[in-house]
Amino acid sequence: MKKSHIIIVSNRLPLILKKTEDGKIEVEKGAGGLVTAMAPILKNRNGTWVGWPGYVQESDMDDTMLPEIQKAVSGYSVKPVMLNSDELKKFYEGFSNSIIWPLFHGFIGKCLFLPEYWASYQAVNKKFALTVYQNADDPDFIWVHDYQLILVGAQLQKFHKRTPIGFFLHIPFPPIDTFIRCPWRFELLSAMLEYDIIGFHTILSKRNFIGCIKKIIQDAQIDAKKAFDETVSELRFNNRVIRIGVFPISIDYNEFFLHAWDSDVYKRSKEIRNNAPGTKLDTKILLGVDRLDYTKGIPERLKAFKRFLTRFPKFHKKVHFIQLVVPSRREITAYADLKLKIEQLVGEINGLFSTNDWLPVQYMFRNLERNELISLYRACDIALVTPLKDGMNLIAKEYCACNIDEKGVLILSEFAGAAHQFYQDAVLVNPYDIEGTASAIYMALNMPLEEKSQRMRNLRENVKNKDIFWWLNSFLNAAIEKDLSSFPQVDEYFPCKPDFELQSMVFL
Ligand code: ADQ
Repeated sequence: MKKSHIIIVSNRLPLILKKTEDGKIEVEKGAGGLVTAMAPILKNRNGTWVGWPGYVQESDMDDTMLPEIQKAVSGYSVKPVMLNSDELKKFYEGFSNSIIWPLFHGFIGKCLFLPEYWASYQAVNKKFALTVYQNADDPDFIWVHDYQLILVGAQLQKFHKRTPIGFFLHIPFPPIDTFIRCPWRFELLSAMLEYDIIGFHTILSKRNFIGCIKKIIQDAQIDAKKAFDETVSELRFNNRVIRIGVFPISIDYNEFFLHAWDSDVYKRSKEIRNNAPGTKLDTKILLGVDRLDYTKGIPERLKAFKRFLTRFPKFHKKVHFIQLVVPSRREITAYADLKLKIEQLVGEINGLFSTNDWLPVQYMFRNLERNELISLYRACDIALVTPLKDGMNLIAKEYCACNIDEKGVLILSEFAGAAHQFYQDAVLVNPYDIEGTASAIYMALNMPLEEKSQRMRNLRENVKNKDIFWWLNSFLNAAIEKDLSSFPQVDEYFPCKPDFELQSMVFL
């Protein structure tokens, strides 16, 4: 494979275009997990990124905008795919975020299975595939990302594109009893089998995927028992071999680590500690950072903090919880409702417990500059990363990379992909268990310094050794490697270990 040219295809280009009132185009750097993860790769590889620039346009894009978009990035080229407002509503807010997102995270009740969403999803995926086709030479490796673009590979095959095509799913893959409820389950799964390699964050997602294939796609051949534990497995279908692997995504450890040493970050983190209302020398700061999303477990976390304050009054005025929520998908009702729910809970806790000189919860709803985010990571004593379900969760990794004094504690949900890597050193919680999470906060606050340092050292070592470049190389090696046995077995976490009976049930 030519190292020098990769085509990355994702829903979003790594930038956001905005039209100002006087009609000028402003380009902003994009936010979100995928963009954060891919940015270092683009710095190192001469690639092409195909994606939507984040700007709605009713007609096809005119050429005059292209230089503006291209100017925003250097070292690689961008090929925008424009979306109109109907596509944004049906493909993005509709099929992607009101069907696949809730379904794959196990929130079936939030799915809106509308046929017009499916039609738009197909049409937009075709549009992406066409842009890729027009810009890909045969030796390129095409790497399609995430749930919005599952059908792109199949479309490219229809154009007789012979280039190897990979797919990485950034969200969890659900078990069969969840996936089976999707009216387009067969179409989605068949389309995934058109890729040459498919990557997941965790072995659990890989097993779920294989379980669905075994049940729904009758002709696919795989040794399911062997695949149960393998990092990368091979599946045979229609005279093709498809590789399925586990590649836990990560961050650019060095970038965060070095940034955390910055003197401005140090000053700012001191300021954050000193300015927290009612802050004393021994005040402990707890931090939550999340995109506005019902999968992130923000209301449950606030309820756990409320429970903690109720059960342990001796910590009143000694803790300060900063919850940062990054605006996201507010056009969708479930998200707008969630914002109200969070604000109501914050008000409730502060109404119940605050005093003239103490505010238990500080809530921020906005995007922050990277410096400010890293200062927050440095300032806090405990990070609360408690999603109800999460593909990986990069906040957990960023927090560890920035915890350079190694005195912080990571409280982590069992249901975040990151738990598969961190289960030995993070304090694991079931986010639905409000009482248990309140106890975990208490435990973290009382943890001896030596134990905190040991755990944090291990966590940081883990993130450092398996950073974003390790992730990238693992995926690309799995795409080209002949001998798959060289891949070491991946970490896995189960609240209770599956026994053999369960294995055979899953892969019947
Ligand atoms: P997300 O659901 O977006 O990603 P996450 O992994 O937590 O979730 O990444 C969020 C990213 O946004 C982090 O890199 C963080 O630095 C950045 N960010 C957070 N707050 C910010 C703020 N206020 N301002 C600017 N940036 C901010 C999806 C999946 C995850 C998976 C990732 C990557 O849902 O499970 O880990 O993709 O695969």
